[in-house]
Amino acid sequence: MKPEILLLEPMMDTIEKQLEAAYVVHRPDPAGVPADVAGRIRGIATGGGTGVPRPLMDSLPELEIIAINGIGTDAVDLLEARRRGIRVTTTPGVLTDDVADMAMGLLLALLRGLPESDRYVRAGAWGHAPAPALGHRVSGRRMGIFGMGHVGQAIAVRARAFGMAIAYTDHQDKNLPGCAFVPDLLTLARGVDTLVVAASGGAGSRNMVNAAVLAALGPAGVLINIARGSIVDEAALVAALTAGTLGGAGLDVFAHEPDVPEALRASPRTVLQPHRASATVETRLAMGELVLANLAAHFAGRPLPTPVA
Ligand code: 8YV
Repeated sequence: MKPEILLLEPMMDTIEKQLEAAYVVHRPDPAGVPADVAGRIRGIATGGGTGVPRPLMDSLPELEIIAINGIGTDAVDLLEARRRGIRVTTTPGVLTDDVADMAMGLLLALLRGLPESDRYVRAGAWGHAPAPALGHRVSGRRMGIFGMGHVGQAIAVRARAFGMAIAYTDHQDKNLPGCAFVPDLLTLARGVDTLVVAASGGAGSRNMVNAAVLAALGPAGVLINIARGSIVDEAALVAALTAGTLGGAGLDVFAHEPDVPEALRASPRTVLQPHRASATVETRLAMGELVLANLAAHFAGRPLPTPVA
């Protein structure tokens, strides 16, 4: 008998086919899982942003494993999972470069006005209407990175190649050559003009990028967030962009996805993405293979390839 699992977010077709070959795969609607199915569910495959809502976990008495197709664990109650003996896995390593690329892509798009110029050419306006406003130089900027894990360090490598100076804050000094450690976020923001959020989500980082941090970046400053929307006080961000006390924001993540405040969508100071930093064919394949490998190991009684510590 195939084990029964829930698939909470779509994955690549080739990955879903392999899941279906090994498991009975249920795709629940948001209203929840029918009671007769709930009692048979032993595994969940989910995304980092989606996680497992607590009421859903409560409704699955036989749940054994949650395989996250991502690296963020903030949308899963890890303490409760441990208490219930539910194992949790992620997909570390394989998405680092893509997420760092997205941070740089957002920064370039924002400072050089790429979306606006693209619209200008597409509209046939070139030669007929004034050119878009000049952009801003990327090289020579001072980048502050909030959260210097694997993704933060991959961003630093790229930013240095773009001729930027790098400072960062984290729980501790990681003694990284060429990167200045600053013990707190507000001091970091005061010393840079480009703040990139690459920290973990969850209670410990909620709203840490607040009005004071945004004000410290200033009117020529920009914020890039490829981590979690919960880390930024979104109301304060809207206020700073609207008042022009912050120069701009490049955002891949939002506080209440998929809802994006109208003020962010309408702002000429933003470049927005629908949580796409790991969304490449190559990376989603590698992530999906790790999800498959973790589920297979669990149901075969072998050690998990990438468990959450
Ligand atoms: C994915 C993520 O977009 O790694 C994470 O935690 O949020 C992203 O890589 C997501 O997991 C897929 O839905």
